[in-house]
Amino acid sequence: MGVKENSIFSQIIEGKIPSHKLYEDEFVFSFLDVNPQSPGHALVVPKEPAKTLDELSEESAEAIGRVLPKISRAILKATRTKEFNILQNNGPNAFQSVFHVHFHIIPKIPGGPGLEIPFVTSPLDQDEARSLTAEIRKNLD
Ligand code: DGP
Repeated sequence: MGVKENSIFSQIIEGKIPSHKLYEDEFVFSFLDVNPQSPGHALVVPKEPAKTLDELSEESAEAIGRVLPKISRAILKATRTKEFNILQNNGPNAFQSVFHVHFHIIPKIPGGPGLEIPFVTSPLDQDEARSLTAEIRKNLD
C-alpha cells in the first residue's frame, strides 16, 4: 500500500525523517514517541495515511489489531512494567496533534510516570441509553 500523504508520520515511514523504529510490516510501522510520557512510550501507525480511525480501512485496522498486543508485550518486557495504556486521539479537540492515525502504547509505572487522565463521568441515563443504542446500531454497516 502506498503512502500518498505528507504527514510527519508518512515521512517517518518513508525513512525521510529518522525514528527509533520498533517494528514494521506491510501495513504497520511502530517507533518511539519523541515526547514520551514514560520510558517505552511508542506509537503504532498504519502505513495508510488515514487522518482519523473512522477513516481507516478494515485491512489496516486488522493489521494494527494483530500487532498491538505483540508490541505491547515487548515494551512491557523491555521496560519491566506490567501496566500500560493504549491511547488513540481523533480530532484536535480530542487532543490529536498529528493527523495520521496512531495508537500510543504508554507504560504505566505505579506512582510514577505514564498517562494521567482526569476521567469525568456521570451515571448513564436509561432513556438516553435506549435511544443512543438504537441510533448507533442503525448506523453500523
Ligand atoms: P497525538 O496528540 O495523539 O496526535 O500524539 C502525537 C504524538 O506524536 C506526540 O506524542 C508526539 C509524537 N510525535 C510528533 N512528531 C514526532 C516525530 O517527528 N517523531 C516522533 N518519534 N514522534 C513524534
